[in-house]
Parts: sequence; C-alpha cells; structure tokens
Amino acid sequence: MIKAATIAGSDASGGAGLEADLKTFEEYGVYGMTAVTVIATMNPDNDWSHGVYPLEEAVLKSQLETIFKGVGVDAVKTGMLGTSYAVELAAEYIREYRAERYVLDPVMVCKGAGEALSPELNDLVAEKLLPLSLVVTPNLFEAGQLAGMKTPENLEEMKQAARKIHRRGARNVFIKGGSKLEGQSSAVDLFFDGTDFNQVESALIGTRWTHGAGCTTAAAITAGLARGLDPYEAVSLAKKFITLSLRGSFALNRWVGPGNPSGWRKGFN
Ligand code: PXL
Repeated sequence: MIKAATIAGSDASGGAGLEADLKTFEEYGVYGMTAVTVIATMNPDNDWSHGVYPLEEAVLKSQLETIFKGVGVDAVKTGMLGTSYAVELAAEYIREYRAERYVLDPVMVCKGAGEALSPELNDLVAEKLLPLSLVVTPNLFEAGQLAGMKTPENLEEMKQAARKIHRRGARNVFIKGGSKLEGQSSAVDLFFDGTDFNQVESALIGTRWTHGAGCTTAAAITAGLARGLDPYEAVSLAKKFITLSLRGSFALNRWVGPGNPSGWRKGFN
C-alpha cells in the first residue's frame, strides 16, 4: 500500500485541513496518516469566527514517532502548523527520515478568517521548511510573504515571486493564482522548477464555496508524488482534481462551503 502523511490542523467543519487531506488521499488510493498540530473550530454564534487550539508539543512528537518511526511514508505534506514547535518538529522528522517527497502548503490565512494566522511563524517556515520541500504551494498572498515582496497581481509578478522562493530553497514552486489574477478569464497557476515556467490553466469555476481548496490541491500533489509521479505531473493532475472538486462544491451554511474531493470519481465534468 502506498502511504502518505499530513502534518496539519483539524478543521471541525470538515472542509479543509487534515479532513480534506484524508478525503483526497482516499480518492488517489493512498493510505493516509495524520499528525494533528492544531484543532480549528468555527463559531456559529459569532459570524463563524475561527478558534485555533494547538496540541501540546509532546502529543505532536508522539504522533510523528508513530508515523515516521513506526510506519514510514512515501510522501508527506504539512498544512497549518500554528506553533514554532510544530515547524521545528516537522522539519526535524522530515530531515531525519529523509522524506524526499515533501509538499509544503504554507498556510498563512484561512478563507473566512481574513487575516494572517501567525505572521511571526512565516519566517520560521521559510527558513526551516522551504529548503526541505520538493514542492511548495503558496497562494498569491503566501507567495508574496515567502518571497518578501508585495502580493503578486499578474503573471510577471508571480514569476518574480517564484524565482525568489526557489532561491530560498524550494525545489519546485507552484503558485496558485486561481481566480485572483488580474485580467485572466481562466484559473491560472504557475509552476517553476528552477529553470522553466509552466502555466497550468483550467476553466474558472464560478463558486464562492472554495473552502479547503488549498489543502485539497496540496494533498492531491502529495498523493500523486507518493504514487511516483514527478512534480510537474503531480501538479497537473492535482489541478484537474481541484477543478472537478470545485465543480461539485456546495454550501455547508451561510458562511462556508467546501469543494467535493469525490468530484473526479463522480465525474463532475
Ligand atoms: O484552508 C486553510 C485551513 C487549513 N487548515 C485548517 C483550517 C483551514 C481553514 O479553515 O481550518 C485546519
């Protein structure tokens, strides 16, 4: 059995975080394991505002022992880390167990939360985790933060950010422009392997229910790598996966709605 692990937060609403990762791994036929970093909750009595509850360091370490020492992984991803010790521990285990196929999803904002979760952690993530990553998957805001520049708004600025992020140690950079890019009529993402740029495009899906799209994309890349795809193949397939997931998106309530990772199995095309 092919195995992947996610070191990430739990989203009580089920659309993002490790819940999205596990659903995605399952669709790829990959066995999933989890090291829970934080538990995220959303308050229906306060406009769905987010609470983030970190698990203590010893509990996280114990989960990492289970996964890396006790089982072993074909690929691993990190999502919301939430504390400096989670960043340090993730780096330690990925390095020590030589997890080559490592996808860094540099989660800095939650849709709906509006602002950066832990700005002070971003530098630590860049320093400790970027150099270990085979693929890093920032959205436009996260790309700007990792590159130390303003948020890219067009393809040229995305390329500039990708070059800078590559220089900081990521071997492949996948920047998700999605629907946010200036003057584009399709969903445009950018892949950079340090030499060549590739635009990865799909039709824009007109939905506001995109909760968990970032987690799902990174999980799909991780599962593709676990199955032996090369980084560009894994990214291209993940783009198809997220497009079909968003075609099947739905509202959970008036605040939030996730994509549906079973979209490609059900053929929402
Ligand atoms: O979508 C970013 C994200 C990642 N991880 C967890 C989350 C969220 C957003 O809600 O809750 C656990």
